[in-house]
Amino acid sequence: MSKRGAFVVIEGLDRSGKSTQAETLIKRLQAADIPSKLIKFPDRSTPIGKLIDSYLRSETELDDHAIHLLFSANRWELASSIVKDLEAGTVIICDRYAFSGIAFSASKVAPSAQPDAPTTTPTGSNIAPTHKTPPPLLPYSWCRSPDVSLPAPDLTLFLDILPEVASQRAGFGGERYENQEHQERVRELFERVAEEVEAEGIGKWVVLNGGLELQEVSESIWSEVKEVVRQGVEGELGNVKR
Ligand code: FDM
Ligand code: MG
Repeated sequence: MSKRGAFVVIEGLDRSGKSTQAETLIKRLQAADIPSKLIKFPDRSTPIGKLIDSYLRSETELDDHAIHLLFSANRWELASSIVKDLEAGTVIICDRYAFSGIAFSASKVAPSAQPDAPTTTPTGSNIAPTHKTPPPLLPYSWCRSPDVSLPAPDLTLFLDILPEVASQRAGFGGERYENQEHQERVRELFERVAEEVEAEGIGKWVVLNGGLELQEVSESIWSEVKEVVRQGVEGELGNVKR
């Protein structure tokens, strides 16, 4: 069996540098004459992607379940073309994937359940604000299900950055989800996702320091990917598991 292209996903919080790094990486692959393609989720260009875009800009309201399913459907729209490209030997660099889908949706909490809002007891005395995690709006396992069976990445690079650092970067706050409290919960959820991916042993999950200088991050990414993108992958493409 001939080798296929590697499926590499870049994940992280908003403003963690994913898109910049994905573009730098694809240029490097092209300069090295390695057949490669850059894709991004959400893909805002499709009809489903346009609905997602409008939701993220807060131009439309959608039920939390519905938007979650749309994000997943947006991946399913491209799933067969991803498989085709990989089998043809093309490396796929993917800016966000199902892991973002799980982490961003499973970290949603009801507005009234936001921490720091002091609550009042029936007798009128104030209860001090608690910092324990409020209950999720969508169960974690429910959030995972729609992406089950999608092609699984061979390698996921998680650009780790502290939410307080991300929120200081230019452009933060422009879209829905771009607030520090949500990003803090997203980061915790990503940790859970990472543990599960590692336990499944299907693809590799690597955490890289996204707080370094651009060029240092690019170099750390390159040293993780250079072998697999040059040599291709021997085994069959995996699937996202339940
Ligand atoms: N996002 C992204 C989700 O909530 N679910 C998903 O499945 C994906 C792929 O959309 F806040 C969130 C993450 C981010 C927002 O992403 C837009 P970009 O990368 O900033 O366009
Ligand atoms: Mg964004």
